[in-house]
Amino acid sequence: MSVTGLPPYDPQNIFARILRGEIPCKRVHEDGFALAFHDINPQAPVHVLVIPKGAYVSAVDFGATANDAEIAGFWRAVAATAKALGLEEGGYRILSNIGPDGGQEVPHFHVHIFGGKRLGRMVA
Ligand code: IU
Repeated sequence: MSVTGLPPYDPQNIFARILRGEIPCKRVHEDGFALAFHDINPQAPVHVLVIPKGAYVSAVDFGATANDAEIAGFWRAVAATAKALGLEEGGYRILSNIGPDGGQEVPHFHVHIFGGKRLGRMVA
């Protein structure tokens, strides 16, 4: 059971299938903890998703149930991805949607990285 009241992890979700190599992706970074790839429907000049290799429904589920090495490894992978994309100097935005009201469509925890221009303020 996920900790946000969402349904339990579905191993057939699209990101699980990408992780298993069943569906291709435009990979930016991969290590033992995470995979980063370009979003199929970019909302900014640079729009990349970073997903942990473990089975977590949401950011809250990840924080509550992943071990310390997985959590550290994931966030280091986010930083490595931003560096690989050349976003370190200008900065970027990270975002994680949680549940239906948060706009989460894919029930495998992921962080969006947006960058490549001066972004506006967040809108709901
Ligand atoms: P969300 O936070 O769950 O709403 O984000 C899901 C993202 O996954 C969204 O930006 C989609 O464009 C993206 N995506 C993708 O990159 N490849 C896919 O096959 C599918 C969704 I389905």
